[in-house]
Amino acid sequence: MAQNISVPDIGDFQDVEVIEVLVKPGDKVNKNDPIVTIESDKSSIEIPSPSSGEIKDLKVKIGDKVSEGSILATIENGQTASTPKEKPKKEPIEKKPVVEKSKTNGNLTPVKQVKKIFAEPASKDDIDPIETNEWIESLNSVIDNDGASRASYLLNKVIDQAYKSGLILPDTRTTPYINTIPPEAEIKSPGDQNIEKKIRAYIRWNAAAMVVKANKKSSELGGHIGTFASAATLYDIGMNHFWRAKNNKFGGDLIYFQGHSAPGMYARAFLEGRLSAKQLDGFRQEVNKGGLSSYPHPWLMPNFWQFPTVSMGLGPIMGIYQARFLKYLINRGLIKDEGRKIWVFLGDGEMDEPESLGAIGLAAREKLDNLIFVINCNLQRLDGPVRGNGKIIQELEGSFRGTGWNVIKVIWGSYWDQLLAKDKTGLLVKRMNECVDGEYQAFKAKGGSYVREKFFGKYPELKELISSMTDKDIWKLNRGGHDPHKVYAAYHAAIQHKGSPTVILAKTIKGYGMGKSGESINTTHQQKKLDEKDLLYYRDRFGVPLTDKQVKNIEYYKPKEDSEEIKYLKNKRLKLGGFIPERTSFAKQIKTPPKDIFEAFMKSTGKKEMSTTMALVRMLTALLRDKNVSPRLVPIIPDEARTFGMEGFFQKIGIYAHEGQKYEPVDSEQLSSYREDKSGQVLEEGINESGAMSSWIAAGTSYTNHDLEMIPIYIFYSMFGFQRVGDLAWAAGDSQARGFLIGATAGRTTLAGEGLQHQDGHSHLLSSNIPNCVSYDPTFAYEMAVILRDGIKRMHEKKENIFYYITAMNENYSHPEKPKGCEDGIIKGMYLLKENNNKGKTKIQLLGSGTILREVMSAAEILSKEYGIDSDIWSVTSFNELRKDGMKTERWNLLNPNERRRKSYVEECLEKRDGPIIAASDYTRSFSDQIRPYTRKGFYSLGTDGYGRSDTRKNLRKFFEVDKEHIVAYTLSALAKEQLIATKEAEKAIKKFKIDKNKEFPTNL
Ligand SMILES: Cc1ncc(C[n+]2csc(CCOP(=O)(O)OP(=O)(O)O)c2C)c(N)n1
Ligand SMILES: [Mg+2]
Repeated sequence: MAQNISVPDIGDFQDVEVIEVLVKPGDKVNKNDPIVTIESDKSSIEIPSPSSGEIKDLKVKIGDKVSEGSILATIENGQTASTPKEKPKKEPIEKKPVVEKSKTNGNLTPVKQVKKIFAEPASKDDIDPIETNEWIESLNSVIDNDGASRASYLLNKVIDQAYKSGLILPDTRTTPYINTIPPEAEIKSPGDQNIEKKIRAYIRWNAAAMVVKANKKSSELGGHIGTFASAATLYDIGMNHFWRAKNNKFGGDLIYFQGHSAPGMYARAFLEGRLSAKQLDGFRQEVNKGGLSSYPHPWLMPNFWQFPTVSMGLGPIMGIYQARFLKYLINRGLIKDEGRKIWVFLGDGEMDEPESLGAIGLAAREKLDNLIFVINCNLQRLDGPVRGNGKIIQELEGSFRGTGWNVIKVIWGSYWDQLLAKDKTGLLVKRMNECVDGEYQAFKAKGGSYVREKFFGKYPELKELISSMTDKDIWKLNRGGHDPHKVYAAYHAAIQHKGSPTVILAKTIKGYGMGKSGESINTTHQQKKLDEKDLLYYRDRFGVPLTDKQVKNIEYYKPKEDSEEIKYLKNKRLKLGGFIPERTSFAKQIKTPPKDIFEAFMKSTGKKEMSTTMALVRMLTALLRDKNVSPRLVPIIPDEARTFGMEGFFQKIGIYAHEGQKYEPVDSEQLSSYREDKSGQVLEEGINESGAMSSWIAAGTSYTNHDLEMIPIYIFYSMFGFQRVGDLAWAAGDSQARGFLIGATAGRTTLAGEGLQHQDGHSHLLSSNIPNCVSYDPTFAYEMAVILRDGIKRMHEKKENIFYYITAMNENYSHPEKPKGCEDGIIKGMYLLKENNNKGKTKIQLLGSGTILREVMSAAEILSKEYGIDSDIWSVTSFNELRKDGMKTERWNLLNPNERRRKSYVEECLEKRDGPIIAASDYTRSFSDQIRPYTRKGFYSLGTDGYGRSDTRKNLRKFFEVDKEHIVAYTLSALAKEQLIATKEAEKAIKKFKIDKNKEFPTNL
């Protein structure tokens, strides 16, 4: 029986135009296959078939207007008569078990560690120390008899009861200043400590030697010794025991190394035989091939480094979104869940960057238990202590615990264990709690006797506790981050943890082992040179088997290939699947969709008006119908889908949400209702451009990190793009990310009402500075379509390491048919759009880009009709690309004075054309000025220099002097200046168009 397919609830829209009919009578369709596309003045939405069956009758054609309830077609065998939108599938809401009686910890995560609580020393606040002790003993007895889980459960109950009784509870964001994992719960390392110690010593030595050697060559080269010296154990434990490399059986863990600890990674790669001594000698000498890059830069060492991290704060946010993207790929069924981990190494000073902590809430919310942060808390940054008057570890613990992370503190090394066990007074923990980082820094700079006096000496009981220890013994009391056992136990606990991300806060010493030349002193960070005495000390401190002479020559140390150390180190990596870091890609290309996929955009839209943003969204909808491209698209939106008319995507492909949708959305009856889904495709990032950009980078580098080519398309207000997240865009270039950045609502006068902070007149100039960013400012839908397809081809089929920045506007206008043969010009950056050759009085070359091209076209008409001036109109799709070609050509000509001069593309286009050039855009003049050197003609640029402001589009274009009237007046003036027309004609036009000569230049207003 034939049934009707009608328009469902599409929100507040009436008489919406049908722009595509996607089926014909006789077609078999499946449920949810699109039947027609309708388009309001803002967005286009596909109407899906409510059931499977055969299309009988079509009731609409392109151009018809429809509203809710209008019949579109009839379908046979359909089970649903109309198209009430299917209610979103609700995942059952997880009911938490109510465990009251059992002696488990109910729904709490099991706590494996068993930690005894020691009574605090009697204080004046304690009115009944005996009672206090009874409480503590009860707790200890529960721990002994029923385990830590039960103890946690009881404490939670007691705390709940206390809140109910109105007690103001102490702030419990932090735990005491001791290790989170008690000694009895530590998992022991299976490693051979002796060999590992030796390997670590060699790596330490070679890392330092590399920096010292480079600086002997020239102090211009720089480098750091103190940072890796403090972090060596943290890296070594990971390398020997935890980090699994990518190979043909496993995707690999991903490690974000702290940028300026790079020498340590090179030093290890040297022992592994992956880098030669000659290469180490080339540290920071990157101009000639074979040198090692200063920091992790995939652009400069594309087979080695994976993540550019040295701009502080970018590593943590990119790492978080990488972990999220990994879950996204798994939840979308694109890759297997292999339990891969993302490890991010950070400095404690780096944690002050807003980006470092800015996304930790997201990591907890998304339950990223594939993510581990290791923060090397050496208590110092560059100038001095990170928190001289406080404790960075405690502060960070509070921040991370507060957002729901699993926090593991690794503060004290094993030598402290016995002391802590021996101290029954609780004074040792009290002393640890009360000292500030400024003091802890000094303790490690000033030696054992100082620690005895200043740390233990405060309480006689503590002095007594260490009375049998020599100053040397006291000096040996190590910090957790330098103790391989403690670090191993922490890493082991971190990889086992489920349900939330983990942060390891490891306390270390900056410049560990550098002695007087730079251990725990304020100048440590900048120590790049070690004199002979320092080097000998460093050798002795770690027992590196080099003679004095070898030390003086700053030789590297590498034991023989068959030595137990090298065999051990290689064997460990073999067991973990290969070397790290290593950057490879085995991703398959994505086949470019056929040309006809964008056929509709090559035709004139007639009277129908639309913006390039709308056109782009329609192109994306078309791409979603291409089976090769569709699953690989990653649309990324920072909470502006409706602004860009993309709400149709919510239903069509869903918004990624790791928990699915636990609620019925308020607009569930509507076709474009807000649909969250575990396998959703859209990344709706919220008001969070840095996060969105980090997602884009993760998706854009998926071809190397997950061997899966993805096509990220991030659409944002163009003003909140490069200007806001410029450093991430730079890191994207370094990472060789591939994908599209779409600066929407672009153009300083095209986005009318929003004002100074929104109106973008310079994003193209910012993008032009990134060497591998290709950018375009198209005007017409067919230009956008040609660019988009070419981008997919270059990046995802041919695998060029470039990314695209395309601006899209929100001005509605009709789009012409694509002129024949202009594709090449569109891609190169300009093509001849129209010639006005009727009058022949004199001629002007008019160049326009973005929406201002349309002002240029109107101006050309006025010039022709009212002033008898002919013109050639050039659509400039990319001043940036023209500039690149111009620069290269000019350079070649200068370098080859004997050869026949080559022509730049700009010159090729314009040399045989008559008249001077007027170039106008909705960007500052420097945008079009970029091509000025590549023509010998008179060149006059018009642009939007100055702060934007809210007004109507017309007024804004007048203000910035890029409207058709100004273009006409300036053209006449330019022709007059070139003595091609009489000056009085120009004067007359200035008067006619009421152009105020005394108005200030817009940059002053
Ligand atoms: C965004 C940014 N600002 C400044 C620097 C320069 N810089 C490099 S290392 C450093 C100090 C780092 O201190 P911390 O994070 O504690 O690392 P540590 O060396 O102590 O492990 C600074 C300021 C940078 N690399 N990136
Ligand atoms: Mg530090």
